[in-house]
Amino acid sequence: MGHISTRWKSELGPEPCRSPAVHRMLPVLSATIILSAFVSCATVELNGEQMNDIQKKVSDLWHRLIYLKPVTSGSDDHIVYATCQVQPSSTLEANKPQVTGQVLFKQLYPDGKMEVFFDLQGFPADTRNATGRAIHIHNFGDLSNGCDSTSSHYNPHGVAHPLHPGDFGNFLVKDGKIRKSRSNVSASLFGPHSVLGRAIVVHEQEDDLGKGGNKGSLEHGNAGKRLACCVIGICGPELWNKAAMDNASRKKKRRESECKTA
Ligand SMILES: [Cu+2]
Ligand SMILES: [Zn+2]
Repeated sequence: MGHISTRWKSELGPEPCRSPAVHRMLPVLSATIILSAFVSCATVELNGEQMNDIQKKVSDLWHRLIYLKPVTSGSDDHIVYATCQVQPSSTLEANKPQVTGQVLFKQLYPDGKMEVFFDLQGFPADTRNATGRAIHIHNFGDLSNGCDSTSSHYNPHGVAHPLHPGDFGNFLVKDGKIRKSRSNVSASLFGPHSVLGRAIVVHEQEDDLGKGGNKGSLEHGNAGKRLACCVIGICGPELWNKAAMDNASRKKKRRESECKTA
């Protein structure tokens, strides 16, 4: 046995071990089985409220089992945050808009919808003839060849554009900036289809939303050149909370200046 172990270490590297996910799942699975057994044995003793409470706990445990939550060190264990630091594509021509900024994500665990906040700058300030700009989640977090190496749209369910989970649609530029929130998206930070580690891509043109009548329209919305991109990574709550505070104070200032001019 000792010989096998030595051989394993010298020739095959460290011995295999159970992944952290398996370690997390085992107690959850055991607790679920115990709770289920308890419910079936003690039904006559419980009132409706107690039954509902136990059902909710069992359901939550199963969700934890199925939609594994990324481990974070944040104080609020029920929320996951992520960030994406947008930079111009390294393959972009110098005469194109150099877009920078931040895309922030927040999602309540385990069933919450993902909220996304876009704060981008560097677009042409003159928007008299400008259309919206498309933003998507692309398949790979690979920026080795600028935004061109992020591959096509992230499409875990094999559907047509614009039904991909990271099809955020079009964004209007104001004063060279995009500052917008989205909460009606089907993308998630949890589970096997998590978008963590994938790329956000900002395009030069408008997304035709699948109505272009050609193949490209159903693949990528014919949104044109990839101006800027970034890789989505997990983070703490600070960036989101700061953006929310900045947003609130901007709105307050805008209201005050509107009141003054009215
Ligand atoms: Cu795209
Ligand atoms: Zn798409």
